Amino acid sequence: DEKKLEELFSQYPAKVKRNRKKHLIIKDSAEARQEIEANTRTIPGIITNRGCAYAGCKGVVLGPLKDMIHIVHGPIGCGYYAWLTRRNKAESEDPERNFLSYCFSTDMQESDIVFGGEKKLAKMIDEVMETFSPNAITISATCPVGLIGDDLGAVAKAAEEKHGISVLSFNCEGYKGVSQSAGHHIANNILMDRVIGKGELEEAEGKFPINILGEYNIGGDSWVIEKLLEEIGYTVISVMTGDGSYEELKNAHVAELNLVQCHRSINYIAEMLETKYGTPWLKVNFIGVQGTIDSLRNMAIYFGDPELIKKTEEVIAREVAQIEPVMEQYKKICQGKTAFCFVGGSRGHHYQGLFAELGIETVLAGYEFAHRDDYEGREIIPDIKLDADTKNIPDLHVEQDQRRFKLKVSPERLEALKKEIPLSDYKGMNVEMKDGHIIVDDLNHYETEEFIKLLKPDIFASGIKDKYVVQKMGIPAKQLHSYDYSGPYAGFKGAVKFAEDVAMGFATPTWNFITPPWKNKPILEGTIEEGGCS
Ligand code: CFM
Ligand code: HCA
Repeated sequence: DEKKLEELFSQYPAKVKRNRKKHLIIKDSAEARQEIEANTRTIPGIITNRGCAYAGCKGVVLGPLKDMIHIVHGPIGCGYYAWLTRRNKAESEDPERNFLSYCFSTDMQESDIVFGGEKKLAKMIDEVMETFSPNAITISATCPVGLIGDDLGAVAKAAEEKHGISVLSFNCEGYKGVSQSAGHHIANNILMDRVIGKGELEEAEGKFPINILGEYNIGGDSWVIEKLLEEIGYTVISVMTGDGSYEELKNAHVAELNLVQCHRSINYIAEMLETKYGTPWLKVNFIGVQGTIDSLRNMAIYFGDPELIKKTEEVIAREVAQIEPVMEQYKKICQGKTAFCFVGGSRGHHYQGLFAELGIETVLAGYEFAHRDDYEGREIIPDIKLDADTKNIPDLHVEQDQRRFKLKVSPERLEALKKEIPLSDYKGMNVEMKDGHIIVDDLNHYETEEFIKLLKPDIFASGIKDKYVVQKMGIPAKQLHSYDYSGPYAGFKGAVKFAEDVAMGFATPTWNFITPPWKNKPILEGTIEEGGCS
């Protein structure tokens, strides 16, 4: 409650307290709208879980594209940081064209910082061409590159002329924004400008062609989703970017519908595809049984084909019948427990439904770097104040492609559909959380510890940076970024895997060997003196 929150914040200097209070809401549905501050700078010195623009660009959006070589221009640490740490999986028909397990960095040294790193970068591209001969290359800038002013664009252009392939450069220096989110935007702009639509296809070769946007195949999630969709009858043109490829992305313009799983990282492309090619986008969430059912049904409604609708229902019925008895077993272990769910930009919301299906209530949730619309819903976008940090990333201006723009459904039908299914829309996390529960933006380590002491959750879902602190406090911690190297968690079968992992987290006897700090600290403290206590 309010008093306890005051106490928690009272440890902060006044200015910090004022700032942090704006990033926190106690859900109260009696209020018409609860505004939250988001996508603003983290206070220096606070231990945040956020990453940088480079992480969002190279690590998240570009990294999974398996047939490109992703060069990190900078000192080795940043390159190593992005090397397979996100556990997105990829398979290629030709294993020689899957470069995902490599780590390419220019390994800048002090002399490169002093005298410039462009030559070294150009040489690296030559070596990459000689050894791997990929169809396309990306170059991502890390902080020092921007500081010393290396011209990535010029190096990339010269390399394109020399080698005759696409070399895309990304000025995603870590400091380019307040978090990973800036990097998503930078990556989206260039993929849209330089890759999507460059393919030769004019029409899809298959029925119900779709793209899956914002699905990164962590732990194999997109494989589960693709399998389901293909069985129902859809043709998956491209996945952005899990197990994705440059070659597929080039033809993404032929899809009739774009699905958006992680809206935070990719809504820019979804919108631009609609403007340029007339392809509507549908918000989906394949995390959780009900989320998956709803997403499949909404897709079927969009296409409106009786056979497709029938097949959708058949697959749903079969999958649900298969998983229900198993889920029931795990529910018995999970029922009545509470969770904190703090993840980057969309999973903090997406996993709440799956937790609820197991009988686990999310009492605190938040995002590292989401924007206000991810909390409050898309309709508030016009009200968002653009600060200098956001303005740093230019919006790419796209126009209708005169040749390829095609209305996929009539404007009247689109309007009618929008009333029925989430086309061009997503609700925020705030809307769906229960009264009294807490929503925190950019939760930091001090607040993590204090909220744990206050609310004593049964499980804390977040990432590697806080996992071990949380576990040492006696609380099971579940990584929702890397899935603790388990998964997949998407779709029907994924829900069962998640249930199994979470139940295992509760049931393990390990917790008997840990005493949380508040259990071995005396509640009253004092010293015994002669003649009595003081
Ligand atoms: Fe989207 Fe993601 Fe997420 Fe994200 Fe990320 Fe991620 Fe994440 Mo880690 S794209 S916003 S920048 S769902 S890497 S696959 S798990 S913080 S909640
Ligand atoms: C990133 C990547 C990350 C980090 C995960 C974590 C991921 O933000 O740069 O903190 O556990 O999912 O790999 O979000």
